[in-house]
Amino acid sequence: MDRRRALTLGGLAVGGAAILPSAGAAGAGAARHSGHHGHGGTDPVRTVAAATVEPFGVALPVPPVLRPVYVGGDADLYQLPVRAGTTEILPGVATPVLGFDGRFVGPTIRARRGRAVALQVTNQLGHPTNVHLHGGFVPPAHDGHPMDVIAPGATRSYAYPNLQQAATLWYHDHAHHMEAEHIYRGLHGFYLISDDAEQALGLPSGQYDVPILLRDALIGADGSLVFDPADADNRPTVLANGKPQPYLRVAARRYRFRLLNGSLHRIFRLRLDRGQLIQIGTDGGLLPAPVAVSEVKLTPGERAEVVIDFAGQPVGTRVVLEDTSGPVVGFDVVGTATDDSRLPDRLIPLPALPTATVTRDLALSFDPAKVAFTINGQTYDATRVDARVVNGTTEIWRVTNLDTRFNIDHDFHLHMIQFRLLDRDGVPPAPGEAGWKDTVHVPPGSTVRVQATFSGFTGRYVYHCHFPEHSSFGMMAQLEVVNRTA
Ligand SMILES: [Cu+2]
Repeated sequence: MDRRRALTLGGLAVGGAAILPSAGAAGAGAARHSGHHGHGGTDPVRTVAAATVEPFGVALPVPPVLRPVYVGGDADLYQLPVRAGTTEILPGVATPVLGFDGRFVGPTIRARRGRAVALQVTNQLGHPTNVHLHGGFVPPAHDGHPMDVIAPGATRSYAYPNLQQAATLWYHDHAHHMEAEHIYRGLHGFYLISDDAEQALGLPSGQYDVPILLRDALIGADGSLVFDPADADNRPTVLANGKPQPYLRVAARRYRFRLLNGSLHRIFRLRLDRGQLIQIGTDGGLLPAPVAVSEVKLTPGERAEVVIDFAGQPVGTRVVLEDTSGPVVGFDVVGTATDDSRLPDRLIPLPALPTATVTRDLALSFDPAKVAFTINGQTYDATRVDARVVNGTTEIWRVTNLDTRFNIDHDFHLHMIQFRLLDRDGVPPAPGEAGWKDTVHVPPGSTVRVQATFSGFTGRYVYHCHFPEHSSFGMMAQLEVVNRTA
């Protein structure tokens, strides 16, 4: 493979990076087109199919809710094949994808606190995959550890206990070295947990509760998704639930939106061109109180729940959710509707923080000599335990991004439990980041302190940067929760 041209890896110029493993490009068979460039001149595959898609030309699809194949006394059974499929991202252009049930955005699983979910996943791809429930409190055997994969043709059953509070989670592939390409090609979907406390609030529900997966893509002239981890900043087409700059017809009333950044590399900074964003939730659940925000920033893997009240907008108005890159979704107010929803002044209280007994330091850095991404100078090794934590204890992790020289953004994602952001460079979090988190932005040169209580399950989990092109190039490490010995 000839990759002698200067590459950018995670937005970073890297000369002579021929040693880069081609990440997942060797496996994902549905639409492999990376690796055929680098000779200069025009590569037809990399020519963007429709650089100028007319904004607000297509409707925002809402992923279907997956129906259980069996409803038991205290658990629901779902079946979900992973397979190749085709979708229409650009109007009139067929795009091969990999998807849960073959869908570019997988079906939404709606779970209930206290009712377990059994998820039977059949791998219909020609290479390994697996499923990680991102943000889920799940035993290690069901967490989708990177080395715990589903062989081609095999079926695997994941058991999710759903013991945690109502939250907007998501599920995605986490197969080692494949996760970036797999997620990019479509192996992502929502997993929403509800509970009594949330439902008692009376927030907008049903058709007025809309999950929106935001991400980007580079679409080739033949309609294929071009995956090139060495050119991660060149994914100009921003998608909402798999469509470029769609519209959603709304009534002049209150809506709840669950926003997820499913990108590999893009950071969203979301605003409304009119009206007010009210943030009500973070990664792991609802905030103690709604907070009016001028912007919602989401790094890859993060979620935010917002309420937008269109009641003040005349019929005929278009309210645009926009990113610094341009429009993301246009909400077209097309009529009025009765609104029996509420937005209470108080939502779900946050418990007091217990006292931490252990502090750890993690340094995230790019190593130009190895062309690798590291944590504390080391790349991921599945046989090594990097942090041994005693079940039930509370720890503070100080996570520093050392990549000021190359100005590389990272974020930090911890499996097993939700944490709380204590501060970033000593500054307490804004209200919109002060709730339960499992993924947090760590900008270049900054240090975040997060606090977690590791109670419940023993065994091995990973923690990593959730820019998947960084984690699959080493920026991942292993946590083992152990019971205290006498
Ligand atoms: Cu990173």
